[in-house]
Amino acid sequence: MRSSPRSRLSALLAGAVTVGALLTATATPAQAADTPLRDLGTAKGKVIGTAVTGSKLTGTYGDLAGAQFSSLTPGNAMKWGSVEPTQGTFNWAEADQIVNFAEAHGQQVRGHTLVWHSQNPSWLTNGTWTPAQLTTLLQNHINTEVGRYKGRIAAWDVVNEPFNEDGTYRSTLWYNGLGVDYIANALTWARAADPNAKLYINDYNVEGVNAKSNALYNLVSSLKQRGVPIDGVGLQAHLILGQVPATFQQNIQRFADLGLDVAITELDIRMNLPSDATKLAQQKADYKAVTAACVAVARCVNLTVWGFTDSDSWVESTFPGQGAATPYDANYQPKPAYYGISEALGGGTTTPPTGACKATYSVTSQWNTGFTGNVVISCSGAALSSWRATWTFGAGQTVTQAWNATCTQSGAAVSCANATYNGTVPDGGSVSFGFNGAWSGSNPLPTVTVS
Ligand code: G2I
Repeated sequence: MRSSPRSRLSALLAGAVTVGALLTATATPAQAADTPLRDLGTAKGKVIGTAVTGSKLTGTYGDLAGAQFSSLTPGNAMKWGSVEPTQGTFNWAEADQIVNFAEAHGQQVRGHTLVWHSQNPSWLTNGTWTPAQLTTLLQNHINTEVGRYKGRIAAWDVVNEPFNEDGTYRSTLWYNGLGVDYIANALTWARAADPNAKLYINDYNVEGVNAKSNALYNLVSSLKQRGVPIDGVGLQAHLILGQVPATFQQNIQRFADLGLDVAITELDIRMNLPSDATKLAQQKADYKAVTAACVAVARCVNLTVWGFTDSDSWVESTFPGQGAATPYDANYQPKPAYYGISEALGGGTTTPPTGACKATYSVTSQWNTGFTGNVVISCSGAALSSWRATWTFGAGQTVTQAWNATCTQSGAAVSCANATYNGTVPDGGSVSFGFNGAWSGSNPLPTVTVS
């Protein structure tokens, strides 16, 4: 049935009311009151970034990505396998989306990555190529991708992960086919394709002074001496809880002293699951130490987390039993780690009031007779092993169906208990449940009590 103009208008008005209510009801300390990380970073001369997935850049994920960060790195969208899955057939959709989003939000983009041994298209890795063919393929790839985004990318991770742990060169398609000069050539081609982009070599386990970072140091020293274009080194910083290298700042400083910029490009700090208050406090200290090391060195120009929410991290699928590696939990609530970054950037100690678990009720969508509600239960300075959320509806609303909780209603009183699998809310963590409801007339937001 087609709706009348009048009912469409009332649906629109209801929508407007819902949006207003949602903003009020779901404002969390980090979203509403605290100074965003990007602004704290600006005051310290640091760009604060996150890796993102293009398809997720709407709703709360998009709001936080836009509000908190001044740089975006496509987590996968600019890799060769993503942009040229079939030889000569290009797919720029997700990369374009991320670059457009960044420009609309006044953000930089870090291009990631042009020359890597992983996530290459199978036509490339399965092919048999002469050195001359391989050279042409790589040069064309760099020209095409860097050229497409010329003027829109602040920095490129031109070469990714060229070293083994002992500092020898990793055996890859590029090294085996072209020798070590693939690195200098890639940098030179990237410079030609976009003279204004900063050009980086990026690797992991090079955060402290060790054999691998020594090899990176020797490489970039010699590239600079030879006049090969190189502007910076990326220290990925995929770290383990409690294991921030003691020589992190010293290592950043020695690269800076070569006249190079340094970026912390892929920071995350993983722990054995489940998380608890002790681990989350350690993680806060670790995030703070990494951020402080960057703040202490003027040429540490960018600090980027590899996904800002635990629901968008590579860690759990790669390291079974480990996770919770990012600054926001899976329900987009800032964790102690968030405040570790914030405090090291000069933000106040803005951790929400301690010793409490609270519930945040929001209406996520509403139509003529129904609505969908969401309740987030979050704890700070306290924890729960089981929970019950209760509220009283003010205008005759009813819960018709709930998920991730068992809800009962008696008159206006609603009581929702945890499911078997989500009773635990750690200190610094949160869980959520949802429901569909019925309403008429008005749908005011109730106050929810957690016990
Ligand atoms: O592995 C962590 C990072 C290490 N440094 C270089 C980064 O580029 C790398 O990022 C990760 C992405 O975060 C993952 O999302 O690179 C992984 C691949 O090495 C990415 O994982 C892949 C999965 O393996 C694929 O199965 C999946 O289709 O992500 C793809 C897209 O979701």
